[in-house]
Amino acid sequence: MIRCQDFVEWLSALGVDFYTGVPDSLLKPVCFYLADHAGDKHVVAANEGGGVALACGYHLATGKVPLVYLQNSGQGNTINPLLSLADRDVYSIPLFLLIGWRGEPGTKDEPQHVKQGKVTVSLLDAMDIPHRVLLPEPEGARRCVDDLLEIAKTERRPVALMVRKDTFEPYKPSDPPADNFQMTREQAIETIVAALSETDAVVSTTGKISRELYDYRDRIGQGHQGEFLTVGSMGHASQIAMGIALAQPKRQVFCLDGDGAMLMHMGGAAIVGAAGLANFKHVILNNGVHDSVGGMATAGLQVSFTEIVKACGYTEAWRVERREDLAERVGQLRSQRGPAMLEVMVQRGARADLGRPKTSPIENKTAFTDFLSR
Ligand SMILES: Cc1ncc(C[n+]2csc(CCOP(=O)(O)OP(=O)(O)O)c2C)c(N)n1
Repeated sequence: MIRCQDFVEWLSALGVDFYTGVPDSLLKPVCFYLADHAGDKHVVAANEGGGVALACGYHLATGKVPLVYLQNSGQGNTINPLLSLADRDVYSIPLFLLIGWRGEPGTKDEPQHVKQGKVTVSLLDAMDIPHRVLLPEPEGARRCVDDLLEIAKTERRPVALMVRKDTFEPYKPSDPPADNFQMTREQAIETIVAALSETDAVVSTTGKISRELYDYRDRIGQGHQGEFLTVGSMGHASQIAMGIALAQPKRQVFCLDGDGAMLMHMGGAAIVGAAGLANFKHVILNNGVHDSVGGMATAGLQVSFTEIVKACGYTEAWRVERREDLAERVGQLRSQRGPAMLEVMVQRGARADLGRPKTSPIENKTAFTDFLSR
């Protein structure tokens, strides 16, 4: 296994001193190490494409090779700026991509990672991006880093280092500042779901929000037909919900979003606001972190989602912190002419024994479309 400190020191000896990206569970030790040690030379980006652009800007100003880290789920977000900005046929900008390889062929992973895991390397090949897999022992790993950085510098192009599961040694992050929110995300989800009508549709975002929604409905013996679990496609749940709300104006459609996911494609709020759909109801469960991949900070506690969406044309937006106020607020959200939003402040973390959906995405979709057709 590789120690994060060694890895970052190798990079730094070769002139890499800026790091950005979107966190990933396989890269968790590196993400936390950078958060603790790289100061303002480490920025958690809104999405992976934004990370590439941010890194390009840093290169333009310094001539240095920046590092962009991502889970391979975010590879799609990087394709546009890699091909139309950093590519040798355009501005020829050297970048060091560090990619967590979920769904690697031959390993077992969640359904949303299988196809992406299969095509990650061929996408890099198609984009003409030189790549290596990070070897798990220090000497080989260092060679991978040296070789790739040499290519990036001399040929002035993006290169990619793929990271398999358990390549980095665990790293214990310094204690995060206490957030002091009273509710757990799971309690919030339970209260919200309990206040909905059985004809309401729920579209939930990627990660533990969907898992907790599924788990709760399982526990109380409710079916899952009214929920669409957006297991991949982080940041797109609100637009899925909007598509449904537009097609079925008599049905209340709720989007259960995360702060990281909301920030990832926040432009969607402008489209929701401009469309003015009365039946669109947005809930943001804000814990200020990317909890589902380990708890790396987002900008979620530094922005006002309620002000943002109101400025985008939502009719109303509330922020709630106390569990005893939540049910009433959800009732208000239901009766409010939309698009409307409720921001619920929640603690970080989740139950250690939280399950995963037992149904496949296709089964989920079939039950949901049957529900919508009724
Ligand atoms: C495009 C993309 N980038 C990264 C990921 C990895 N990922 C899955 S869930 C998640 C964190 C989501 O954070 P948030 O929306 O704030 O919800 P929380 O987990 O905190 O409840 C990340 C980064 C992904 N699935 N897709």
